[in-house]
Amino acid sequence: MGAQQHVAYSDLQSFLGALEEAGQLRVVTAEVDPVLEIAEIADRVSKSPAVGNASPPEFDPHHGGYGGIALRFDNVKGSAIPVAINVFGSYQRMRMALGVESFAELAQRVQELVKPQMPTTLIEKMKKLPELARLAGFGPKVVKRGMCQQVIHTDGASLLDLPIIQCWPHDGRSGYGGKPVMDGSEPDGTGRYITFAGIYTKDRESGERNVGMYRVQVFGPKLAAMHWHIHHDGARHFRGYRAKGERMPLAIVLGGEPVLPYAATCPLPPDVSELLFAGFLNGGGIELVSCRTIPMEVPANAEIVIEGWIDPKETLIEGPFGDHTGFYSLADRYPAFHVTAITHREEPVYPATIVGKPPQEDYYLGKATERIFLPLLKMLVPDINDYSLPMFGAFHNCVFVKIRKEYPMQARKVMSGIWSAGQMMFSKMIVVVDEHVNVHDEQDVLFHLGANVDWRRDVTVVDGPCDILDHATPYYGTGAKIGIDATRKMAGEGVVREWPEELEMSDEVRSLVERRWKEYGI
Ligand SMILES: Cc1cc2nc3c(=O)[nH]c(=O)nc-3n(C[C@H](O)[C@H](O)[C@H](O)COP(=O)(O)O)c2cc1C
Ligand SMILES: [Mn+2]
Repeated sequence: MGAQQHVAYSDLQSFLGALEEAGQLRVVTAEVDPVLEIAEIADRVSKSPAVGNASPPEFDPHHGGYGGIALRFDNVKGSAIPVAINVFGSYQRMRMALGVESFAELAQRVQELVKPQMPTTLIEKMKKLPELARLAGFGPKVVKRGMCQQVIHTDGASLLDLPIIQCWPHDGRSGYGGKPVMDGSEPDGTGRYITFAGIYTKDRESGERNVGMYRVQVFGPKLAAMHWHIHHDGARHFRGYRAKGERMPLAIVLGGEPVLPYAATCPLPPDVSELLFAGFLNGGGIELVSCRTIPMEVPANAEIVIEGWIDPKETLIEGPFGDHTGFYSLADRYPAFHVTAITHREEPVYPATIVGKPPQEDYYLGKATERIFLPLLKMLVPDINDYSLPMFGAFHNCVFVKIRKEYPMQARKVMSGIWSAGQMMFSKMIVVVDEHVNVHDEQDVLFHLGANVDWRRDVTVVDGPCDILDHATPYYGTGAKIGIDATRKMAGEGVVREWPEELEMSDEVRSLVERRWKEYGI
């Protein structure tokens, strides 16, 4: 498990305290409107230079310096509860949230987890024991009491008491983005969305838990719509209940251990528990308490928990919503959620995020995943040396991959592997380069793409599942994906003429010039 030291934070407010101490939090006391004003402030701050250790990490030489500062708005119009935003929105804050100096440390721990070296001698076996015990200790633990239930509202619970933000001007707007002009025959959504919550569900049969980050649109004091994509586990759980005509219990959790919102975004395989993974990241199991009105357990240290049921039949017209694609995702029908209780700690803080054109807070969540999941991706596709999801690609639009090419068409094999690896299946464009290219340097990748590609010989287009949010696909959730082989070509890959060497100065001359540089007076 490695000897790495964890600095785990027990809850959102203690993390905010640590950020404040580190000069990473600005408390805003001026009154702000949760409708659009907070979003515009957060967008500006996300796109400004990061405070503190702004030097980009080695794997992201060009974009590491963004992210500004985390914000807490203490005086939000219409609510007594402060809003925290951009809390995870820089490399330094993301590392702090995960309690590490670098994501590589975590990648190393994941590597050790998934590739246990089989102990051969008895002594080695005994040495392994504490490790296994620790792994067992990462599972969630149900406890009697939790601060998330210091205050309990049932009949009087209202979503409208929370400082729920509106992110973009057309969010939820009637007559925009495929949404009919509402005529009062069914409920109309507000423009307000819960954006930074973990959605807790259980499989109807197996009881398997899932936590996913899905946006929730507010329709009224006790009514909301759940925007989960058909490929995600929450939607799968719901299909299980719907098939039986039963309502599904669901909890919306805000805050808790800072590893929780991250784990909720992780592309874990369907049978891997986000709570176990969060416990692993946290260095100890997450404590859960039983909900008051539904059969569900939620993190004891959460700020706010919204309990309720998803109706098996009722749907609401959800959207439009300004999304991480940089466009509004169109309105569509999603299941209705009925609130039965809102519980919270005394003096809670409400966490939120906005998505839009990059860079924004989600970029750093994505980059943490890119690094932490490299060992897992390598397990599935061992040819992969490194990869990058460049900022402009907004997660699914582009992947740069580098391989040590050893046989013809290896790049095509790698593309197929990526298109079958979990949520990487959504990758709309894959560019494969040779080992000497820096996949984290867009110029370097695009240089080799421009130079090494013959567009008839080196391009593959396949059809398959695409991101639900991709508005360019001809059909909802399906379309074409492109793979571009920008590696040096070899025999067996079609017509290949003599391939020239890439320019490089000799080592001898380079070190001579280095040695003499001062002499030149340049
Ligand atoms: C800020 C943010 C917002 C997200 N919003 C949604 C959403 O509204 N619906 C959705 O299905 N996925 C959304 N996602 C992506 C999922 O959280 C992510 O794919 C996760 O791995 C899904 O988990 P699951 O496979 O357990 O369902 C969002 C991710 C982030 C970082
Ligand atoms: Mn899951």
